[in-house]
Amino acid sequence: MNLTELNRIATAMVAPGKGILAADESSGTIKKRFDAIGVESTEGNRRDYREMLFRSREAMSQYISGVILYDETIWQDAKDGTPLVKLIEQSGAIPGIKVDEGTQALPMCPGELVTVGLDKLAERLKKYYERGARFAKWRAVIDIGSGIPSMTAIGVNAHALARYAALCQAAQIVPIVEPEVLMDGDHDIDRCYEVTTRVLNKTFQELRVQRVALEGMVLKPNMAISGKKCAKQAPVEEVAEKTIRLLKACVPAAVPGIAFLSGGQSDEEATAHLNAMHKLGPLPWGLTFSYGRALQAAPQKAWSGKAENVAAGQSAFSHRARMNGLASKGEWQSSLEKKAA
Ligand code: 5MM
Repeated sequence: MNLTELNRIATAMVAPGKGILAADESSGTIKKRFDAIGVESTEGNRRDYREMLFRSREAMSQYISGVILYDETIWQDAKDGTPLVKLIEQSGAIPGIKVDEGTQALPMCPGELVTVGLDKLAERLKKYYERGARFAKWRAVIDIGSGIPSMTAIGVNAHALARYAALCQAAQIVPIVEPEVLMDGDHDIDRCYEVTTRVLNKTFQELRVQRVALEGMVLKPNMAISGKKCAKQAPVEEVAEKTIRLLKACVPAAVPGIAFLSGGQSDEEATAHLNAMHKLGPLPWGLTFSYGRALQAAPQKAWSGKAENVAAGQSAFSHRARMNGLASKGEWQSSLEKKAA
C-alpha cells in the first residue's frame, strides 16, 4: 500500500470548492428516478443520462472532484465509443466505484439491515483499479425507530465497513466509508445526533482494529438533522452547529476529508447546511458534498429523457454543482439561487 498516494487522492476528493457526484444508483434506484420523469430505464437511457452529466464541462472541470459509478456504468462507453471513465478523467475528476452489493435483512434483528458484498471483493477491486477507479464506496444503512438501531446492527455494519476499507487500501483504492443514519422517521435532531455518535464511534473503533489508515480514507456521513416526519424541523444553524460538534467529537483529524450524503434533503437545504458549517471553521478536515439526489434531481427533471434537453440538463447540473462548490467554501448565498431561477 502506498499511503502517500492514497492520501493525495483522498485530499483531492475533498479539495475546497469541489465535491463528489454520487451517480451510483443501482438498477432499482435509477428506475425509480426515471419513473418520476417518465423515462424508461433501459441500458441506453441510463448511459445517455450519465453521459450528459459527465460531459457537463463547467460542472465537471470546476466543481466536481470525483464521480461514484455503478458497476454497469464503469464498463459503459459513450455514444462515440469513449469509455465513460475516460470522459470523467478528461474533465479532471477522479472515477470511483460503488462496490457494496446492497442490503439484506439482518437475522435476529427485525427491521434492520446489513450491507453485503465482501465475497470476492479483492478480485473485483483489482478489475476496477485496472479500469481506472481510484476510490470506492460502501454504504451501510442504519434506521432509527422504536427500539432500533440495535448495537448488533451498528456493530456488524461497522465491521463490514472496516473490512471493505482495509481491502480497498490493500488494492490501492481510497475507501469512502458511508455509514448512513436515515432521516426517514419522526425522530428529532437530538435523537439523530445520539444515534450518529454511536454509529461513528463504532465505525472508527472497527477501522482502527482492522488497521485501516485514516489518512487514506474519506468519511461520507449523514448530517445531524431532524427526521423527515418530525413536527419540529431544526433550523439550518442548529443542523450546522450540531453536525460540526458531533463530527469534531467522533472523527479524528487524521481523516483528510468528510463528504456528506444529502439523504433526501431538498437541493437548497443540502447546500445551505454545508455552507453554514463552513461558517463555523476552521475545521480539522476537508468538508464537502457527495450528493446524489441533491445534485441530480434538477438535471433529471430538465433532461426528462429528451435529446433536445441535454443542454438544459447540463446547465441545471452545473448550477447545482456551482452552488455546492461555493457552499464547500462557505461562500454560498440564497440570492444566487434566485438569480438563476
Ligand atoms: C446515488 O444513490 C446511491 C446508491 O443508492 P442505491 O444503492 O440504493 O441505488 C447512494 O448510496 C448515494 O450514493 C448516497 O446515499 C448519497 O446519495 P444522496 O441521494 O443521499 O445524496
